[in-house]
Order: sequence, then structure tokens, then C-alpha cells
Amino acid sequence: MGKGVVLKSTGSRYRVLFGEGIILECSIKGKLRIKELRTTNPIAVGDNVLFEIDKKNNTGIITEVLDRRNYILRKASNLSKHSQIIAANVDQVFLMITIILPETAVEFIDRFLITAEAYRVPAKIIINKTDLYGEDDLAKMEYLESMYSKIGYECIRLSLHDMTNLETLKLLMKDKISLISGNSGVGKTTLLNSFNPALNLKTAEISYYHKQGKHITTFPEMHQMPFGGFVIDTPGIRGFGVVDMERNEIYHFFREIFRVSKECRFNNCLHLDEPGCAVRSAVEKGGIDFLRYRSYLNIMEGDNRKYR
Ligand SMILES: Nc1nc2c(ncn2[C@@H]2O[C@H](COP(=O)(O)OP(=O)(O)OP(=O)(O)O)[C@@H](O)[C@H]2O)c(=O)[nH]1
Ligand SMILES: [Mg+2]
Ligand SMILES: [Zn+2]
Repeated sequence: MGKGVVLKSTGSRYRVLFGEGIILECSIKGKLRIKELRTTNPIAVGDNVLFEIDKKNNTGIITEVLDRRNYILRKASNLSKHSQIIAANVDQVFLMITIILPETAVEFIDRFLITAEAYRVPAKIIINKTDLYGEDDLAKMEYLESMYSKIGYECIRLSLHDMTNLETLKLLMKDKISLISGNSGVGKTTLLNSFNPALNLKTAEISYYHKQGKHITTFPEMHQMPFGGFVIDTPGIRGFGVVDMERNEIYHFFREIFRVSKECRFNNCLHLDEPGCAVRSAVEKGGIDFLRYRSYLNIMEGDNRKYR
């Protein structure tokens, strides 16, 4: 019997790390049952598991998934019934965005951030590919940076082309379990390769990425970092359906909206068009950014469009 952590899960096979860097391919015990949650994957990257070794073929059999400290769930859309656990037991999540090639939509960012809020996992924003930005792109970047840092989300500028700020990121990720999410083509896997060239992970060819990514990474995978800690690379996501949120609690996860909501006339105010709504008046006065409020309205409408 051993104890390890799941580095990769591809449906029925699991790669488990244990001891001093030993990696074991595992399957799952037939009658293993996981309580809770209707998810498409019972065991996720980051799960701590108990296993037995099958001496015949040097593989492992997972017999138990230990309690999760937390997890990040996502649905493909608001309509889909099943959700997927992207990863479990993470210390922090980083959303990697780009202003161009591809352009990350503000609403996509907000859907991600409120999900992180709902699961109480600290989130930060990485703005990658700064080497490609022209004047307008830089202005847009500064706008978003100021909008999000005001709310309390640290933004880190990055260029993996110039290798600027890589050290800053290393310090933030050192000795922690970090998950990186973002649209396809923003450079998540390239970051992992920059941290550890020996990983030699597959990324899109330069000539390959146009407006959108090509979904090069297909399964989440956790990698041990030479500077200490683990980083989880994930497949690029299109839409981000928010999971398990009641309509009347969505605003709780927009930090600045929640703060202001305490001054609304009615304590069941949904900040749509109620009289005496402090949120709407803050939007009009500029205290709450209109872009954030627009994301809120779209999510409240249950808008199922895909956001890239
Ligand atoms: N100019 C420039 N290109 C970059 C930068 N970072 C990544 N790229 C390029 O962007 C492309 C996509 O990078 P990937 O690392 O494959 O993107 P990804 O986020 O892992 O994409 P998926 O696996 O499809 O989700 C590659 O051609 C990278 O070389 C950067 O800072 N500047
Ligand atoms: Mg990738
Ligand atoms: Zn209100």
C-alpha cells in the first residue's frame, strides 16, 4: 500500500507520483466509489490517493481517494448537466490572458474569477505576450490591469518571448500547487517549458496560432518544478459555465459588487433595476467598472454563448 498524488488522468489511466519522484501508472479499483458530486471524472489531477502495487506488471491500482481540500469544477456550458473536476487540492489559480493572439474576453475572465471566489481559491492574472502589443493593445492591457488590481486581483505582465518577469512568477509559484488556466493559445504550456525546458511539452507552432488556439494540450497535467512546488497545465478552455451558483448569490462572487451591495435599499436586491440599488449607482458614477457589471448581467441572464 502506498500514498501518492495524481499527476495526470486520462479517463481510465492515472499517473501517480510517490516517494522520491517515482512515477507509477495506475488503474482504478473496480468497486472504488467516490461520494459527492456528479462529475465526469471521479479522480482528478492533484488528488491524493492510496494505491496497491500490482507486482505482475508493475502498475498500481488506486484503492482510495483521500478527502479533498478543495477543487476547481467547470461545466462546458451553463446547460450541461455534468461538471468536470479540473484539479483538486490547489493552493492558487492563475488565469493566463492575452490582449491579442488570441484576445481574451473580459466576461471569460470574470466567469473564471467568480468560480475561483466560489471555491475560495486565490486567483491571479497573468497577462502574456506583452512583446506583441502595439500602442492600443498596451492601453487596453493597462485598463484591465488597473480594473482588476483595484478589485484585488494581482496582475503579472509576462513575455515568454523576451522572458520578462519569469522570475517574478517563479517566486509566486515556489513551493505551492498552482493551476494555470486560460484560452487555447495564450501560452500556458510555453510557460511550463520555460520553467523547465527538460519537460519539452507540446506547444503550438508559431505559424500555427492565428486568432484562436488549436487546443494543443488535451489533458490537465501536473508538473514538479525545479524551483519547488507543482504547476498544473490545463487544456485551453472556450466557455466557462459557472457551476452550482444560485441566481441570488452570483453577486457575492464579484468582490466589489458584493461590497457595495450592502448599501442597496432592499436586502434581496439583485442589482438589476431595483429602486435604491447602490450597485447601479456605483456603476453610473464609475466606482464599479461597467465591464464587470456587464459580465454580471450576462451571467445573470444565463447567457450560454461561448467566450473565447
Ligand atoms: N510572441 C509570443 N508568443 C508566445 C508567448 N508565449 C507563448 N507564445 C506562443 O503562443 C503559441 C501558443 O502557445 P502554447 O503554450 O501552445 O499555448 P497554450 O495556452 O498551452 O494552448 P493550448 O494547449 O491549446 O490550450 C506558441 O506558438 C508559443 O510559442 C509570448 O510571450 N510571446
Ligand atoms: Mg497547452
Ligand atoms: Zn442593488
